[in-house]
Amino acid sequence: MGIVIIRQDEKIDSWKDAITRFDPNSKVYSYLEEHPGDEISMALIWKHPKGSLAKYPNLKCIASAGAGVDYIFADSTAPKNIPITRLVDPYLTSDMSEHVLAVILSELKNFNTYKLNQTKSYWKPKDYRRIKDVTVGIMGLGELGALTAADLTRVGFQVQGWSRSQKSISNVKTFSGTDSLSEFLNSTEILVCLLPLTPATEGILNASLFRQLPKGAYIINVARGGHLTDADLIAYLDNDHLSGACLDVYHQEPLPEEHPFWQHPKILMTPHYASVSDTNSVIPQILENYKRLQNGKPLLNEVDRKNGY
Ligand code: NDP
Ligand code: OXD
Repeated sequence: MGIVIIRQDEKIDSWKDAITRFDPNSKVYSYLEEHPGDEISMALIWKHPKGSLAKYPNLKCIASAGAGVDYIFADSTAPKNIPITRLVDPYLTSDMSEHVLAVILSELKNFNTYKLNQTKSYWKPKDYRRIKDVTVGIMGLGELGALTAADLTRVGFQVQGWSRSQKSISNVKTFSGTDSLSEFLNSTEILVCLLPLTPATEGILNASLFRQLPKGAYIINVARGGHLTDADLIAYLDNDHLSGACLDVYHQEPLPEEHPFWQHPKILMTPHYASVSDTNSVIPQILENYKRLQNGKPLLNEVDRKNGY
C-alpha cells in the first residue's frame, strides 16, 4: 500500500512532507520520483496530467486534494470503477465565505471603481449601497454555498439560494430545480456561483441567465471557469445590463495574457485562490480514508459518480 501525490504545481513537496509529518510510517511518493507503481493504492491528486492515473494497476481510490472533482471526470483515462473522494473542510468552507463577503463589500462600497479612478487621478464620488438593501443569490447550497449563505444573512444581507434538491437554511429563501431558476434570478442583485462543474451546470452563466437578472446585477464566479460563457459575460457588461463581475476561476488557468478579461474595466480578477486546501487541516481526513481503504470501510466524502460531484 502506498500513496502517490500527483499535481503539477510547486506544492507537491509540501503535501508530501505534510503527510509524512502526520504519519511518519506512511509510504508516500511524488509522482515525479522513482516509486513502485504496483504498490500504490491511493492517488492524492490536483489537476493531474491526463493519463497519469492509468499507470497504477492496483489503485483503489482517487482522492482529490480540493473540493472540486470535475478535472477527474474530464480525464477519460482515469479508472472508472474505484471511489473518488473530495475534501470537505472547515477552513476551505469559511475561507470561501470570507472571500465572497470581501468581494461583495468591495463592490457595494465602490472600491473597485475607486481603484480604477485612482489610476487616472480621477476624483469622483459614487453612491454606495447598504448591506440590508442588497439581495445576494447563491447558486449551489452545498458545503461552501450553505455556509456562505448563512454567514451573509448574519452580516445583514437578504440572501437566497438555488440548488438541485430543496434546502432549508435559516433566513435564506431557497429555490430548487430548473423550474425555479428564473424566479431566483429575477430577484438576485449579486449572483454567486458555487456550483460543481458537471454536464448539467457547464456554461450555465450565459446570456440567457444574465438576461433574467435585474439590470445592474453583479456576478461572482468562484466555482469553475467552465460555468461561464466568457463572450456572453463581456457582452452583458458592455451593454450595461451587468454592473460588473469578480472572477476567481477561468477556462484556462493561468488565464492567457491576451484574454479580454485582463483589461476589462468592469472585471475584477483573482487567481483561483478564493479558498485553498490547508494541509494541516485536511491531511487527517486523507489519512483516515487511507486507513479505511486498507480496512475495507466506507470512505469519507465520497463523490457520487452518477451526479458528477
Ligand atoms: P457541494 O457538492 O457540497 O455542493 C454543490 C451544490 O451545488 C449542492 O447544493 C448541489 O445541490 C448544487 N448543484 C449541483 N448540481 C446542480 C444543478 N444541476 N442544479 C442546481 N444545483 C446544483 O460542493 P462544494 O460546496 O464543496 O463546492 C462547490 C464548488 O466550489 C466545487 O465543486 C469547486 O468547483 C468550487 N470551489 C472553488 C474554490 C476556489 O478557490 N475558487 C475552492 C473550493 C471549491 P444538492 O445539494 O441538491 O446536491
Ligand atoms: C477546489 C478548488 O476545488 O480549490 O478545492 O478549486
